[in-house]
Amino acid sequence: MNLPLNRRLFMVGAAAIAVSGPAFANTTHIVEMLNRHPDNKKLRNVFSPSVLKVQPGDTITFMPTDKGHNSVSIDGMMPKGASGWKGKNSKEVSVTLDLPGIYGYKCQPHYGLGMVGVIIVEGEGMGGNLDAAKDVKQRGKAKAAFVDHWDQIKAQGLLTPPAEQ
Ligand SMILES: [Cu+2]
Repeated sequence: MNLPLNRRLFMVGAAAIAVSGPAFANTTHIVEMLNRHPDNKKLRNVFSPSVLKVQPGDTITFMPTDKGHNSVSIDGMMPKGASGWKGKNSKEVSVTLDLPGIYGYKCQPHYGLGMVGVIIVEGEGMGGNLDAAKDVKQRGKAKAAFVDHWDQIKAQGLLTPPAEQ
């Protein structure tokens, strides 16, 4: 190739942006499945973190750090058009979420003990299924655990759209 120097520099720069630009890079997030909360040993059977905000197209990997847990999406706690997931007991499972919104999930063996979590996929209308997700009937300690999660989401402003640039 025998391009003028300024043209070649432009191409190098464009390639660097395409590789390093954060808008193009999808991330994998780890959620550990644990017998005890890492910061509070009195809390048993937890996802860590139990509330997580990600970008569309990001992957969440549920790690069986402790055995005897799984991750399963909860019917009615996903944005319209999203498909759920069902991890096997004590097995790693990964899910890639594309649609903005709120995703609720549980560990089947410990659902009644409050082992549940929430993922928020950022984007327009991400809070659109909040009321529907809150309306899903929960049992046992899952009820209080979700209330804690909704409180945390509100307190941290996780459903607030980013400020206009
Ligand atoms: Cu569990």
